Parts: sequence; C-alpha cells; structure tokens
Amino acid sequence: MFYLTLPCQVVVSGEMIEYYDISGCYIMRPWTMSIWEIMQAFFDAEIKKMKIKNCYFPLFVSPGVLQKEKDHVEGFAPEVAWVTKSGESDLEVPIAIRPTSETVMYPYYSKWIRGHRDLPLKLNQWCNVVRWEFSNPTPFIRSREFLWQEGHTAFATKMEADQEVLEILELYRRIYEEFLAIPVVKGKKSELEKFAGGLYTTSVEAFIPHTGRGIQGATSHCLGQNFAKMFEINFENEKGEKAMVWQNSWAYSTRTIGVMVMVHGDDKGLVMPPKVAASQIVVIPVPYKDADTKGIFDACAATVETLTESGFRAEADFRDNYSPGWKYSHWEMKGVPLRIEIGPKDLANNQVRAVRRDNSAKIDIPTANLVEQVKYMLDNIQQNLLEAAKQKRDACIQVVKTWDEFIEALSQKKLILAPWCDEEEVEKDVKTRTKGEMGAAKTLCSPFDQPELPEDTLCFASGRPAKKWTYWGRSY
Ligand code: 87F
Repeated sequence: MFYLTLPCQVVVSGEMIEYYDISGCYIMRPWTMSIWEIMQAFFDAEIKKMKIKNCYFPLFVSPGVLQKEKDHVEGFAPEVAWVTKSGESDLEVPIAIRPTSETVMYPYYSKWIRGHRDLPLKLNQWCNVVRWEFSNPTPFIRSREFLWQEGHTAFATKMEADQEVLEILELYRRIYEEFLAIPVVKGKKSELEKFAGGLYTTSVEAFIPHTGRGIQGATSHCLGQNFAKMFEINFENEKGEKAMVWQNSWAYSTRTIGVMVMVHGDDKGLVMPPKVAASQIVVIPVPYKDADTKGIFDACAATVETLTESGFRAEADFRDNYSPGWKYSHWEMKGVPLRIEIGPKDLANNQVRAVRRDNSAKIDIPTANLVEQVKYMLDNIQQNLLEAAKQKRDACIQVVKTWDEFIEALSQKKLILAPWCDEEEVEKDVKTRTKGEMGAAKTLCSPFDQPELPEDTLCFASGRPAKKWTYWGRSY
C-alpha cells in the first residue's frame, strides 16, 4: 500500500501531471485541465450572476508599482520572480512577474473610480501567477506557477464589502463540497494568519487525514481601506464629500485539485468525484477468443453513445494492444468513477457489468435501464465520497481544553478544536513551542459555526479567558 503523503506518484501514473525540467513547474495534462474547466464554468457563471465581470491585466509588473504597497510585499519579496534580460541585453529596468495582482490593478481602479456611480467596481481575472517558492515543491499544492481566479472588488460601503466576502466564501464551499466532495470549514483567520494587507481574511479549510495536516482551500478577504489609502482610490459620495472605497479580494487556485487527489486517493490511485471527472464512465470490451468480438465492440460503442446522448461523459477503451485486466488497473489509477465491462455473457443477456471505483461494488445492469442506473450510481458515488471524507475528517477532530491534551492530539495528527484567548502573542508562543521536524502548529481558522463556549472557559495555551473556539493543527 503506498500512501499519498505527497500526490507525486499518483498524479503522474494517473496522467494528471508530467514533471517538467524546471523545479516547481508541472505540466497539467487534459485529465487535470478538464477538472479545472468544470470548476471554472461553475464559478464563472455564479460570479456573473453577482454582476462581477471578467478582465485581463498584464503578467508583468513594474518595480515601482510592485513596491508601492511596502507592508504587504515585504514578507513576500523573496518569492517575486524578475525578468532581467531580453535576448543578450539587460533590461534597463527589471520587470517583475505577478505573484498576485493588487499592485497591477489598483492604480487603474484609482483612475476608473471617480464618483459613487462608478461603484461598485467588481472585476475578476482567470490567470496564472508565479511565486518562487523554496520549500519542497509539490504538484498542485506548492508549485511555482499556478492557475487561479482573482477577484478584486470596490464598494462605497463596508456593509456591501462584508456581504460579498461571505457570498464568495459560500461559492468556495460549494466548489469543495458539491464538486470535489471535500468537507470544509468556513471561518475567519487569526490576525497572524490573515492577509497582512487586509482588514480580515475568511477561508475554507480542508483536512488531510493520513498526513494530519490542515490545508487552506481558498480565501476571501475584506481589504478594508488599506489599499484605497495607498493607491488613492477615492470617490465623491452622494453628499458630495470625498470618500475612500472599501475593497475585497478573493481567490481559489489549482491547489483545489491537489486537495482532491489527497483526500480521495487510495492504494489503487486517483479517485475522481463524478461531478469533475473528465470521463465519468469508461467502457471496456472483454472479448474471448471464440466470442463475437465485433458484437462486443459494437455494444461498447452503442453504450458510449447512449450515455453521451444522455449528458454523461463516457468513453470506450478500444485499444487492442492492452488486455482488459491492464485497462482495469489503468482506469482505476486514473480514478474513473464507473467502469462498464461488456463480455460475451453480457452481450447474450443484454446487460452490462458496472464496477464502482469508490467501493469496488459490481452490478449487472440490463441495457434497458442503463441511463437510469448509471445516473443513480454516479449520484451515489458523489454523495458517498463526500460522506466518507466527512467521516474520516470528523474522526480526526479532537476537542482539547489543556496544553497537555493539545500536545497529545498534535502527536496523533488530529485536527484540534480548542478554546483560545485570541491573542497574537499566544499563537506565536504555540508556534515556537511546537516547532520540530514535522513543522509547527498554527491556527487554521475560527469556525463561523461556533460550538457553545461556557463563560468560564480558559484558553488551552495561556490559561486566560477564552474568547472563541479555534481549529489548530499542522498545515500545508
Ligand atoms: C507573494 C509575492 C508577493 C501572497 C505573495 O489571497 C505578494 C504576495 O500579496 C501576496 N503571496 N500574497 C497575498 C495574496 C493576497 C490576495 N491577492 C488576491 C489573495 C486573493 C487574491
């Protein structure tokens, strides 16, 4: 049994990723891109309903603009990649490659926003960004170039901004739970873990049971007026007074796909949730030497056609240089939710054999009921994957009240829920005290859905009065 500490092995044999000759950069093959496109189609349609429009800003950033926002760039500076040459000659001024687009976009927000009628300004872009990471690169999870959407919005009032932060966060929850079948916790980041340039950060947090690590799934920030100040994004309000806009920014990236691989993968390889699988059903002919091979192949083609016409994503594997057995394990490795086998017996009985990837259950389906049965099975697989992932995650949640319990739970790779005083110093102290080979523990988020906190509850780390329940753990 090979466990997926890092998704490296499975994503290559499952044909999602090919390694590239630049460390931290990966080729995303069609099996990956179709997942991305399905999530993109959903999210793009949803934000359009919210009147958010797509745009595209340049990849390159001039150094002056990049450094305009000192506080937020300072900590990130080592990760910024620069272009210094064209051909053999040095550029007069080196040009940065966007690690995120605040500094690229906001000068134009300042230009475009004049009066309250220019608000809200709600833009999104689908693009790549580059962050020159140094700690061990991992496909999807920590790559030097990745794809994401970044939304950047400006409002006249804080109330509108606050509301949008949560609307977007809900879309992120739906991507994880409804598409990727991954349970997430919605919550607020601590002061230490929030985006330093913003007012507050919300996130969806997932958990990887076999590594015992939390992972931030996506973030939705309220930037407050910090960037408005720096970039002079002002407007004349209805009373004719000069006012500053309230801003948000939010993003999810191809990291979502890495979380999916780690949460659902098993010892046979990838497991694709049907909603995002490029192929939901693979049909494999199982001919015997003396059997009616043409009849079997025709039945396979007809099955694919029927399923495709009914709106499923189905394909047949007709390759004659591989045995059925080889194909079974190949498509299992790729995580196709449902395999349909058609052999002589099936042909004779007007049936097909369906095998589920999630639980290996095999059932014979009369051809007449094909569409109805396949629909039922795919829905059921999608539901079961989420349910199984939820059960595994929940089994890892440990409520602790004291430091000793915390350390014990941490050593057992738990997702820890603890009463906390919400002091930055205390979180720093916890980080220092838990430093080690495995990495320090930190806060993941304070869930919006707070269990009851009795009044005299004390912080597990400082012994001071606790203010909230917070999730803690090691993380990616
Ligand atoms: C790396 C280099 C330079 C993260 C960086 O989360 C700057 C940054 O600003 C940087 N890595 N960040 C924070 C990104 C914040 C924010 N940007 C828009 C988001 C959502 C989308």
